[in-house]
Amino acid sequence: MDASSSAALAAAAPKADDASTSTSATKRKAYNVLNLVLHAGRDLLVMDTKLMGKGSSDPQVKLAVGSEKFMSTCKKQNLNPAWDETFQFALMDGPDGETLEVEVEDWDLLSSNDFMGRCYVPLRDLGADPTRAWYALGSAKPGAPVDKPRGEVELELSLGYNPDFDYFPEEDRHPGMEPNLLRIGVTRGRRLLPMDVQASKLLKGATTSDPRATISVACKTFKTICVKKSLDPSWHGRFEAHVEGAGHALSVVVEDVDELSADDFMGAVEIPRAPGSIRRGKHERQRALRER
Ligand SMILES: [Ca+2]
Ligand SMILES: [Ca+2]
Repeated sequence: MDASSSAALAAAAPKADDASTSTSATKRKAYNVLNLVLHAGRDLLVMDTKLMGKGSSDPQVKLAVGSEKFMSTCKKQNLNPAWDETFQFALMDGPDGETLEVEVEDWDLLSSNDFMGRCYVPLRDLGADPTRAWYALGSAKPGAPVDKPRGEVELELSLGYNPDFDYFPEEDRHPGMEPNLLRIGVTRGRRLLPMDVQASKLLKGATTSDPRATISVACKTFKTICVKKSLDPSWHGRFEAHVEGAGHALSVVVEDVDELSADDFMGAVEIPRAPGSIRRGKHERQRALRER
């Protein structure tokens, strides 16, 4: 590790006084996004060797926080690529238990991509002020010793607040009245059923889906966006239904969207008398999908 990497790690280290006061603990809870700028890579590994001359690689970067994932563009034949691409991760459970996982892989036209290096950044080390640093890439297994120099990636990271991911920001302005509005936030799915066979993975059978959720309540139907090729989709749908009183049953159906045929059923969940147990206020739950 060179001097700039050491300085980078020191810059990313947690500040001892950051979360120690109740004010900053409350402030940290209000962070609901990680802003990430993928700046560059340097001294990356050669994966595509040539018979004559120096080889190179076609690096692309997979970024993940929990089930939320992004992929950078691929930079062809470049061991010191500049990306300057921006991503925003929704942190539904706040930053402190989460870790950013960064994996660099070499894209190949005719075979599956090859692992080049990986690093982890715990989000509890970050704050609202951007941290720009070079992170050294390690070997495939988490916690394993560095087997060989795999180069570095330069990231700029900060925590922030995005009102789009705050599902119920408003206070109840009419606390004495009978409820007549049901707010529904459909955040994300995870470990959903694969329904589609990808041409590149024919032998494995179905490996992915294009999931969309349909929510029905009080004779109304709402649909989320369709997230292409994902078994852990982030929908971030927000809906409002005008209802009379509390205690309406809610049904959620998740389907795989197909362009050339009818959509395929993936799972459903019935939530009986959804807001009945909590007539007012927030009601956030995770639900498992079942066969109908
Ligand atoms: Ca390649
Ligand atoms: Ca499909």
